[in-house]
Amino acid sequence: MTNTEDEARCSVCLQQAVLSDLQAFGERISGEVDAWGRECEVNPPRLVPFDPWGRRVDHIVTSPAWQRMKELSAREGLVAIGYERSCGEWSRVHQVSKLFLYSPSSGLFTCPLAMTDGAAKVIQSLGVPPAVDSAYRRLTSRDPERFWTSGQWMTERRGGSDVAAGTETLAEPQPDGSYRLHGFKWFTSATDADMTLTLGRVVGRDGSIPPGSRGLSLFYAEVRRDPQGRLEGIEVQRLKDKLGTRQMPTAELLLDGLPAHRLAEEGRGVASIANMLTVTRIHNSVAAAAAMRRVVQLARDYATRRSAFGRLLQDHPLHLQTLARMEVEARAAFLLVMEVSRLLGREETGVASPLDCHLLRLLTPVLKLYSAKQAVAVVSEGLESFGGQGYMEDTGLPGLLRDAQVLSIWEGTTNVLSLDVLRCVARSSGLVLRAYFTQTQALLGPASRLLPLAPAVGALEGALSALGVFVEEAAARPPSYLELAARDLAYSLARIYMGALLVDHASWEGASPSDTYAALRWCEQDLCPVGARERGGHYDASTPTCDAALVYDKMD
Ligand code: UCC
Ligand code: FAD
Repeated sequence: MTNTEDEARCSVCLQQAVLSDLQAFGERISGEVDAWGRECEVNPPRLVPFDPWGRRVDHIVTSPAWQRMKELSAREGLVAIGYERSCGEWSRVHQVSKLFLYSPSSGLFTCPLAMTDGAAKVIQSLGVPPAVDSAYRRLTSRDPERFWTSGQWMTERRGGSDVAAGTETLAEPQPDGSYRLHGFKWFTSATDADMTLTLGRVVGRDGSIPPGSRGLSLFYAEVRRDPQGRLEGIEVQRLKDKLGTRQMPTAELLLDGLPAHRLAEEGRGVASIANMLTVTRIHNSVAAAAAMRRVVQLARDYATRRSAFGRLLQDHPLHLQTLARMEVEARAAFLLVMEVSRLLGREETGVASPLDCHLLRLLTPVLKLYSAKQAVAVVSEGLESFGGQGYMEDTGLPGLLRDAQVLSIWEGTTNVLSLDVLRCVARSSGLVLRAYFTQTQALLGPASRLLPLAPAVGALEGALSALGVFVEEAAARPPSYLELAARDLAYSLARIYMGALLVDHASWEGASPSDTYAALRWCEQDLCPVGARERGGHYDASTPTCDAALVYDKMD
């Protein structure tokens, strides 16, 4: 047998193993885990600040279902798979497929998993420093007894987007080389975590405090250092009273001498935690795509049971059109999630080309910002498709909408991520955009020979060329022009790439006519909002004044 035959057989075995893992997990989720997710929602965490004797304990009590989720996550390798890499470059795709199945039933346990994965990624990218070797092994463990989750404490009262201006936490060096942190963390999710990564400013010997982004350093801290799980150097001020994500504790924390280790070079805090952001933003997008899929499945099932005006909902063409539009959004988001996971897997196994790396950097914020908005819109439409029942708590549906709303806020808001797209374009001297154009054209290649896909391919080629013109013209404009165009640019990048993935998918052997139809439907929308300058655009120097007059009209 030749090497190629060997590899092919090995890859088939691997695929079968992954498929049976997914199937078994899917059955477990529907048969057992989904009910735990519901239990997390109806039995949310609470804070017990004092013990019966008046001693401060700040105990965050979580439901048994939440604790079972942690055990399940370890056993199923929901973080570990990404680090064991038994499927080589496809390991992230395997992991993300499991998370996609799990997410809507997880009672938001996917939030701590995202941060745990992000923390493992940061630690690994720093070469697993000895101080955190044991933590790394716990974060990536399949043993429920050893498995740890991590927090990600970046946001302080003065700002979560502008982390540099917002961070006031001070790190006092200790004689043994460790630090003690003093500050106030305004949002800390899944605060029952075992450890965290966080940012602070190292106080100099002369008491000086380094300012700005370059004054931030990255720290590792164990949240519960003794066997009883008691906090040291942390006071839980309160649990947040949130619109959604109520299954999971989010706390305000006073850090009062929290023991910590600096993980990376002083002043490299933001750059070092960026790996965490990449991973958590991908997880966010998995949650978005999975929420869409869940609501579409529920809505289409309901349409086969509910009648109005003498017919089942599914027999009303206008209702069916609504469901079809939701379906297209869900498919597009899913394909981009899988594409970015594929790229991450390639990067982590050392097989990524420079083009793959550029694409991963560009598409991560694009995916996160766009899928989050899609999720809010699709889940909202999904609730409406149940009529009044979609608004009733005991159906479990309102929780889907509440939980979707956070996806565009945490891990970087839509505008902040649009600016991140500009940042990566500028820092790569445009190479990320070149990679984008090359790869999108490559995706369209096979489809361009298939007649039924011609309108979609034509629309995408037109949109790509409009995007090219915009990029060329924008290069000659002041930075303020691009800043105003940032959101439209990010949306253009998302819609075109998602369209290209749908078209590519529809051109695969075995694709169905519905795959073609989905691609055609997707490509009927405005694929390139920045290309529509004949309609205005409003990105020039006079725009902020006009916008201010419009927004604050008659407010004096
Ligand atoms: O919300 C949070 C947790 C919620 C719970 C978890 C849910 C997960 C999903 C669950 C699903 C159910 S944690 C808080 C998240 N916070 C944010 O995302 C912050 C948003 N703000 C930004 O992203 C800003 O753009 C900042 C903070 C990154 C801007 O900081 P700076 O310091 O002003 O930015 P600079 O100076 O441009 O960048 C500093 C360095 C540069 O590297 P060097 O110094 O080598 O040139 C940048 O290239 O950081 C690098 N950098 C990046 N690198 C900045 N952003 C990135 C990036 N995204 N990727 C790679
Ligand atoms: P701001 O930064 O004040 O932003 C307000 C608005 O201004 C936004 O719409 C934003 O898009 C816009 N804006 C800001 N800057 C610009 C700009 N330059 N150009 C254009 N528009 C701009 N954080 C953590 O660190 N850890 C956690 O575990 C965590 N958990 C969270 C859990 C929940 C449920 C929520 C809601 C938040 C959580 N956060 C957490 C905080 C979250 O990351 C921040 O809320 C988010 O990053 C936004 O920061 P902010 O709230 O300070 O808003």
